[in-house]
Amino acid sequence: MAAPFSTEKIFIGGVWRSAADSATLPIENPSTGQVMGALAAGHAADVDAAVNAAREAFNGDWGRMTAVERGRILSRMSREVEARIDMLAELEALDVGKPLKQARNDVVALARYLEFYAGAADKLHGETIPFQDGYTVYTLREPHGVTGHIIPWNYPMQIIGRSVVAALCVGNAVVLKPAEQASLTALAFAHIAADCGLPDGALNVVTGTGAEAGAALAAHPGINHLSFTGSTGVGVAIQQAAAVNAVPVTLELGGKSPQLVFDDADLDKALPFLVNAGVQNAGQTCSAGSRVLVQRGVYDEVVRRMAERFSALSVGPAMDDRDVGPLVSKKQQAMVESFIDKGRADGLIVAQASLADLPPGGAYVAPTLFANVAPDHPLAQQEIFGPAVVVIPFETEDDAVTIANGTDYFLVAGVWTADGGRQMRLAKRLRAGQVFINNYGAAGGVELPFGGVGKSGHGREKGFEALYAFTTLKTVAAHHG
Ligand code: TXE
Repeated sequence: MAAPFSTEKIFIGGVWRSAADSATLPIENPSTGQVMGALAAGHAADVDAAVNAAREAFNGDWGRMTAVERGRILSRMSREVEARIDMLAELEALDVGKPLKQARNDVVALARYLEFYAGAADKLHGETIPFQDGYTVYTLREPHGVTGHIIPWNYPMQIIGRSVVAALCVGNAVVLKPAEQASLTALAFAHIAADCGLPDGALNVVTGTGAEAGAALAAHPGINHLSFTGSTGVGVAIQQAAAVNAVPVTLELGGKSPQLVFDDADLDKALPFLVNAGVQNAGQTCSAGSRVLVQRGVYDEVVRRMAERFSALSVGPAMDDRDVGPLVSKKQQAMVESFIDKGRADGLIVAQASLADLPPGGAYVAPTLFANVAPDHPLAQQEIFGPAVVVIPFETEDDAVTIANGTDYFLVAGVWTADGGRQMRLAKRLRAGQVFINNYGAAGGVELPFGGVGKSGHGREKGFEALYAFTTLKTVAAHHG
């Protein structure tokens, strides 16, 4: 494999070392099913050492560093990430199964997060508060201390950017637990941080399983804030584990995000988003636009044009850089196939891409379009997390809002309409953390606060808003007679 470092080491206090009991996990290539190497399987003892190293850094060099100095390190890291784009993109493509071009976009996004938070480091201010005579009152924004970050396998670099980098920006010391299915770019990121002068212990990376390393981090009493991105079930378990220590938690969970297409929409503009937002990263995206709601007047045309595009999607190994790669694992493949089987049994499939000539061991799933799906059908309610989109017809604006708001998830929503009044009404009426009007995703803009409502989670990352999540507010009231 192409990693220019040992994948079997974890990073604690600036030192690369084996897991305490030297245990390892296999690294599988989802494009071929072959084992590419081994990863350290960290356990509770490793997490404990990482939290202690982070605390030492927070109480030491890293904690004493000025905001300007922190920003300069992040700035250096941004340039270094850009310089190593080929290595990072290749690692991510091999590890996640993501087509190379999409992996390169993730590297660009990580560099951009580092650039954004480098600039933000010395711009987070407190405020002064007018109070009674004889007092001066002001607030200080302070880092939590040691922050824990448990991240998934679908966008490791982007999620490191929006959570780890934001936490470092304001002076927290970080313990990162990447997903066991895709840890390589987290390790590469730690190498880059060390090369760019991030003090020892400011960033610690412990690879390992969720049940061992993840659970130990979530329950660790030395953690002051936890950021989790992943499934709703594990998010709830993490919140419960953290509650024992009264630790605040940011949860970015799943989604079933709707795109609403009205009769007056610019379909030429909408069509690529209606398809790509569902199949990017093989649909393994929390904000995937996986429910397309279409008004009756354009319903047949939208289904026909989406079906043409779905049938033409090309599927292949990540390094072949086609439209869609494999899913991350056989487990995810089996889960997504069970949804497709259900849709087939209920007669809902209108288009599927071909899976001809693929490596036999890969976790490939045919991109699939379901149409005329009832809003309460399991395919329209549950997160499929594969390259599959459901299309649901609607009659009126009110119907569209009821259907759009009719799941347990509220992460993102898209609206396609030329009517300015409707755009503004829907921006208010749709329940979601982000609403996109005549676009979907705003090209991933790192400046845009992101997060969910309901079972999609709580708390916000990305943009300046993340800096509030990764700090705590102290009020100072000075009495001077
Ligand atoms: O996620 P998990 P999985 C959704 C998506 C997907 C499903 C299952 O629907 O099909 O979740 O994916 C760590 N204590 N999303 O099983 O298990 C784990 O090691 C502490 C949506 O892979 O939630 C990994 O680092 N940590 C999502 C991280 O949690 C634990 C992205 C996520 O894994 C743990 C991924 C435990 N008990 C999946 N168990 C999104 N919002 O983008 C696991 N982990």
